[in-house]
Amino acid sequence: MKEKIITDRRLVFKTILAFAVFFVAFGIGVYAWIQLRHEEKIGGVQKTLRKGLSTNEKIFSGLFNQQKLVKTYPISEAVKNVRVNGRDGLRTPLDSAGWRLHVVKNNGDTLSFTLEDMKKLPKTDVVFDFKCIEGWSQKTWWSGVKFSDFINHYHLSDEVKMSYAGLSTPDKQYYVGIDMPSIMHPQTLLCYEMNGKPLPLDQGYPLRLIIPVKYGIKHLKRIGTIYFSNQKPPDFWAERGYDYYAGH
Ligand SMILES: Nc1nc2c(c(=O)[nH]1)N[C@H]1C(S)=C(S)[C@@H](COP(=O)(O)O)O[C@H]1N2
Ligand SMILES: [Mo]
Repeated sequence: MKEKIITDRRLVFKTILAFAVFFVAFGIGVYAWIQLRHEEKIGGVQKTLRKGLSTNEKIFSGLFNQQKLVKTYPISEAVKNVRVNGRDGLRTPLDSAGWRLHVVKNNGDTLSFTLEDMKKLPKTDVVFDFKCIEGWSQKTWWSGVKFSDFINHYHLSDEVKMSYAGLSTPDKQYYVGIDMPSIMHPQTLLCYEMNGKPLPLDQGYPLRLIIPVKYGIKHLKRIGTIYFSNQKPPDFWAERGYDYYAGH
């Protein structure tokens, strides 16, 4: 009998304690949420969350090994119907004849290249698993000029001593910033062919970036201009709250 009373009391105590713990935890959650909502945003995302992304970036860029290749596949495994995703910077009608790749040098000079200029350089293929941050991926086949071959051929060694490359579409509606080790990675291409044929318009004709070490958001279609900087170039999706580094 006596024992049962103690058990009941303990039960009541434990119940109250459980509720108390629940309400305190709930309160902390609500408080954190309110704080976060009022926090100023950096690049489309609350300061605290951006700090988390920046920490990830430091860890992953520190671990990045430029010699380590992304897994590749035989051409036979590449899909025939390649998904089209993202048309920012492609809505302005393309002036095919007038199109040039513009490369801004550190001294302010701008070099211009035609598609034919690009095709004169050695051609490289890559078949890899293209990953979009939205959660889909597909094995796709791309060909073009290795970014590092292009840099070496045109003696842009001073430019690639900078920390970042910035790329944008001719109409400047889509733009990305990429850390130099990733854009100089041996699998990064200035790409002009998909599945052995010229790039379709909505896949970035005449020239797009293919950068297997990054998520899809960085594979800018229809490159207009490339420049170099020690500051992070503006980046379309980073401004909308996504990870700037976007490596995987
Ligand atoms: N100019 C431009 N390039 C872009 C985008 C875009 O909206 N505009 N979207 C990006 C995103 S989010 C992805 S997943 C890939 C998709 O490439 P695809 O259309 O060839 O599949 O392109 C990237 N490059
Ligand atoms: Mo994407």
